[in-house]
Amino acid sequence: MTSVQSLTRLPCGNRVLDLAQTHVMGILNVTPDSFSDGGHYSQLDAALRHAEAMVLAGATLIDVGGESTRPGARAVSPLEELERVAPIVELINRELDVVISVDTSTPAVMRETARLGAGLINDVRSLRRDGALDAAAATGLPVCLMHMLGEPGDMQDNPQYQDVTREVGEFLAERMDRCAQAGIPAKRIILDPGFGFAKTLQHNLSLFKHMEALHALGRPLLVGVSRKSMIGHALNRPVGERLHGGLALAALASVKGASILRVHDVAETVDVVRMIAAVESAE
Ligand code: 9MG
Repeated sequence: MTSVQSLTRLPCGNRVLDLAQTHVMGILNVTPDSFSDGGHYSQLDAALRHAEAMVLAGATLIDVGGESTRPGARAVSPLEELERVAPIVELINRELDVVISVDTSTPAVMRETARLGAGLINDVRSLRRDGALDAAAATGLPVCLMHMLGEPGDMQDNPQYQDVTREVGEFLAERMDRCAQAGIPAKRIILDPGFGFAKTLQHNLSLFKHMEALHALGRPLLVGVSRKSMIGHALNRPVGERLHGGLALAALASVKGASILRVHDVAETVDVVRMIAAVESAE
């Protein structure tokens, strides 16, 4: 292996991501309303088919989440979350060739899904729940640390920043330090500015514009803006009409050096990423 490849190689459990290219992460929510018709097995099958469709469309990661981060969403117990997430993680690991990311803040879910084949922990709370740092360290998996102030239920109550990009960078640097103390080395960390989490439209736009400043932290960036209200507010579009705005942001994030784009619309985003790669590899 060349030294350049070894610098961009991120082991994710039993699979490896080459972060020299931009990856598309497909979103797979397994909350009760996501695949609501049918019993347990048909819901599981529907979730697997959705994951498979995203992989065929070019997703190299699938982000499985069993606890909604929407403001006002009902809190779920660790057991309930595990019962939602564990069967689909096990099934995807058996049936599909893809890195499974688990969108969780719950230590027990981190430990058990790692055992079942998850390759990445995606924690919107940046391992701030009791026991999360130790659980993530014990899995040996890479972790995505995301910026958020407060909890999803109260994060949009008048968020304030002097300089949003600087403060997001300081928060992520502090979380990286806490990870290092807990035995999670920097080489296993992905960073995420947390678009839509404790930020007004102006905060989100400014953070997006100055995203490159976060490269100073020396870790790959994950960006999630798909169908979010920052697109809705900027363009005055309801959630079903945010695809074009989302693709514009996906292109911009890729050009600004984001390594992973977390999206609902995988096929369209993969085209964006491939088109940019085609231009960038030209003479
Ligand atoms: C779970 N989830 C919802 N939005 C997200 C985002 O922007 N980033 C990450 N890492 N996870 C998210």
